[in-house]
Amino acid sequence: MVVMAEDLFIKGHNACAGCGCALCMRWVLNTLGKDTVVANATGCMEVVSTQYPASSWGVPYVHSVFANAAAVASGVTRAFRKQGRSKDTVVAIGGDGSTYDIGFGTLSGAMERNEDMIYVCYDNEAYANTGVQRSGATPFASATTTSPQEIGGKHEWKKNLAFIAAAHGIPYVATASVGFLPDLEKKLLKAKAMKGFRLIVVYAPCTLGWRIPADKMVEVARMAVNTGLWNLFEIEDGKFSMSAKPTLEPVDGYLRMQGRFKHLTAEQIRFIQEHARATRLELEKLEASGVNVGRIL
Ligand SMILES: Cc1ncc(C[n+]2csc(CCOP(=O)(O)OP(=O)(O)O)c2C)c(N)n1
Ligand SMILES: [Mg+2]
Repeated sequence: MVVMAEDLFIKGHNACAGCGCALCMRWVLNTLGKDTVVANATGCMEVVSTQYPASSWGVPYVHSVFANAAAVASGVTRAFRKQGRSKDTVVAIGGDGSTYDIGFGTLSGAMERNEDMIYVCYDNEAYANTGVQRSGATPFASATTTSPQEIGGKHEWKKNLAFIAAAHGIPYVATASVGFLPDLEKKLLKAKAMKGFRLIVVYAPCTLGWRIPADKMVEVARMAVNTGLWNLFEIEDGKFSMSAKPTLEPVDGYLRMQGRFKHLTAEQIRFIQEHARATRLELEKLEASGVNVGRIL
């Protein structure tokens, strides 16, 4: 486990109590260590941590704009290479709005060029910082401040960022969760030891946007995995493997804990249940097939 002798995401920031994203930042920095340079897109984690003249970052930090964390990190990694400097880990960090949507162009370009960096997306399933608007990562039927009202929430399923990234043929893609910190830590250390583009998408509940009590954040994160609505896996050199295969629990317990789903009908819950079951089946088939998803997609 991470030794917290020296926290590199320093206390005193302004994140909400129980913020899953702040826990993610802390784990990323403490695991990767001092020789890390961060390029961070605009979003909650930048806004809560960089109020002039203070900073919560115990490592060198560049605030990029909303769309270009991957491009800024590409510049840093290439400058370091030119200088013959190899000990630093360059990490781009973005929220889901930045990563799945607005900054996807620069992310895709950096993946295509196989830039030597780790990209961490903390996925709180909405544009939280500006008032919880719907993003490409918002799940089906979730209420946000911009979800259509006919069904009480978003019409579409969550975009599958990990597989879209894998289709770029990059060496490492992983999903993780703040509900499973040892697994996140293992994946960060594996990524740190590799070269080329490495993407880790971390499920990180937003207490405000999901309308959950602060002390239920970790439980909600765990239940997402235990219900199969967030699957933990790795795609290493195109080879897919599941990190956990829990016996799937019914989704309604997870959904009912969150205000963003409180309007759901029994039929919608059945629909989501079926989606979780079918997804798990497909992932197991893919794992058994040994297919290289970096080549065929
Ligand atoms: C080009 C551009 N569009 C919109 C904004 C306003 N904006 C700042 S943060 C943000 C939401 C970020 O969402 P996400 O990336 O999911 O991070 P979170 O706030 O959830 O941590 C938005 C829309 C901006 N700064 N730049
Ligand atoms: Mg977000």
